[in-house]
Amino acid sequence: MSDLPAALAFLGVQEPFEKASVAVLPVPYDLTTTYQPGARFGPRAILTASLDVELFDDELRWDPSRAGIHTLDPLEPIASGPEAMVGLIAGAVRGVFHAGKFPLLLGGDHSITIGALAAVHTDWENPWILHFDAHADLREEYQGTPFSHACVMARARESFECMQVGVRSWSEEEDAVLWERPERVLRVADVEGNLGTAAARLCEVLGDPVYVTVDLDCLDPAIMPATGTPEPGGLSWRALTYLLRVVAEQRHVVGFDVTELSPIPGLIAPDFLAARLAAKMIGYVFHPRPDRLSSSGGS
Ligand SMILES: [Mn+2]
Repeated sequence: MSDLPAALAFLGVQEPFEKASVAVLPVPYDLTTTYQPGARFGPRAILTASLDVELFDDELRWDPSRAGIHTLDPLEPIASGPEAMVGLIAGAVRGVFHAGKFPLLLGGDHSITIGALAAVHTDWENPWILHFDAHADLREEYQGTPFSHACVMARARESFECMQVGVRSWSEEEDAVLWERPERVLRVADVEGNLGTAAARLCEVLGDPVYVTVDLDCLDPAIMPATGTPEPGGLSWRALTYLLRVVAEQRHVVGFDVTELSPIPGLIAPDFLAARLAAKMIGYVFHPRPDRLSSSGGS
């Protein structure tokens, strides 16, 4: 059984499913986490923090709950193995697509994205995957399964064109694969201090439509220590949100996930960050489009 209280709805608003544009899907699953487990508590922490997030977005000057947000019941973890979990998540995300809505998954470890991508593959034509992560996630298999959180992008590359941002940790085996197409990789140094250039590269390389997956360890552990496998030297909040906004405004984004929050008891800032990030992405995708980005972004 999930321990997520059913009454928790993202941002404290619960639009009837039929009327909503966004379906939030909590996936409290972390059975493929390798170092520090705890991402199973991520969805509850994000939903709880979201109740106290200011609805109005200062940057957009718009309330993302106006998009209409419905939070689905959490998907109960299947202990029999990651493959069964992939199927369960894929079915749930397909249901959201078939209802004409935007899925927003709250993880859970990053392996939940493999399930979402299975649904993206059947429901969208030639989609791109935009991946924010400290890790390349290009291992063919890990700890005996090809569905580990360390294999997300290896699976994604079998079916999709992919771009990876924020990577700073990969194995020798992954190195050659990662750099097959260097224009599809943005390291932290390519982004920080060069936001305008990085955004231009995203728009040059990425096609349409796009599914965006965020492993929160893409961020610097100074602002996001609550992950199972933190890596120093990560992205800033400003860089991540700026790039997400550019992509949301320049491309057709069809789904989004926030994964790998592993809450630290007593340290609430990471929970709020994750909740705010999800709210911002809803705003970026659904707010009435301005003619151009605000002058606060870019460099
Ligand atoms: Mn990672």
